Amino acid sequence: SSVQPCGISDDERRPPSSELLEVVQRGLGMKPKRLPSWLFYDERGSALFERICEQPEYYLTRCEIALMDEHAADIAEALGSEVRLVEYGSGNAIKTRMLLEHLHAPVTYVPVEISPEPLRQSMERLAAAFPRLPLQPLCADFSRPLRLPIPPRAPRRTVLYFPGSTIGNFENRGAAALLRKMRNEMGDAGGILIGVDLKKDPALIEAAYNDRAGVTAEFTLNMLARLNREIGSNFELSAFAHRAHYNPMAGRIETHLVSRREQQVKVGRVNVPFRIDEAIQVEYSCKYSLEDFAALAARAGLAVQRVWTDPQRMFSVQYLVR
Ligand code: AVI
Repeated sequence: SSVQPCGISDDERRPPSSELLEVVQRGLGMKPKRLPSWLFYDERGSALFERICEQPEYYLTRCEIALMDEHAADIAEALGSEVRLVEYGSGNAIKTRMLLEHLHAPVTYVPVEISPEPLRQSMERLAAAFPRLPLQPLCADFSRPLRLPIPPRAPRRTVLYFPGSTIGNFENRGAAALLRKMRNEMGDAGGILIGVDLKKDPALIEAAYNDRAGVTAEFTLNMLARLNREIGSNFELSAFAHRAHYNPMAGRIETHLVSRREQQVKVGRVNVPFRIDEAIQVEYSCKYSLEDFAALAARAGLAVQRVWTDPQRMFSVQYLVR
């Protein structure tokens, strides 16, 4: 296998800490206050997210794995042979392996991941499991335009794999823009294999984001610990609470950090005031009906060619083409 070094160019990196301070000050100056959800994923946040995926209430991962277990051969058939598989993110070792095990003569696997260390680790594991598969890791922010490495030989098509329903963390406009960007990257003959969480009983959805063990709450609050460490803010973690509610009109979980009391937080030179119960909006997790998602895909110039679901129709994996 050919593992390439992780070359990050400046325009592909998350902002350095001075810019991070600006991002946070800007977000906390908005009304209502908001912070971007990518701030969750420092080292501890990524580890906590992996633990979320193991919680009994967090059905998404379990259902997507069950679905892959049942349909991986059929999915591989739909993608065809001699594919260049580009994965948005690299933390999905189990699902990726299930897919790679069934793909016919894949030309190369390109995981796109912003954090160098998780990328390196997943490359090591994959190289051991698929010693003959060329690996071309790309250390970059997948939400920005990508310069994909030149494949070792010409693939029949490029398939962008985006599992986990991470598309749900983008608002409608952002999701359509991201799909449009992916449409450019996959080229005329390409496709997008994407995990999409489905609408269902709101109680089940809310439980997934309010697990009894409190791992999701820890994950949400870790954003503040990260900011304290990286930009020197003085958020008191015990003075904020995790809140995740399903908004049925918008079809999404809305996650907030709620101030437990009136307080002031120092963020750089700025003192940010909080009223009691004032919330910072930190994440949306959008849920789709099959019709909703087909309409979103259409906005990006894409058609849904195939849909696979788990037996309870909780989660879907969809194949989009031009
Ligand atoms: C990564 N993403 C799909 C997760 C979700 O379900 O929205 C992130 C997450 N946030 C809280 N729990 C899980």
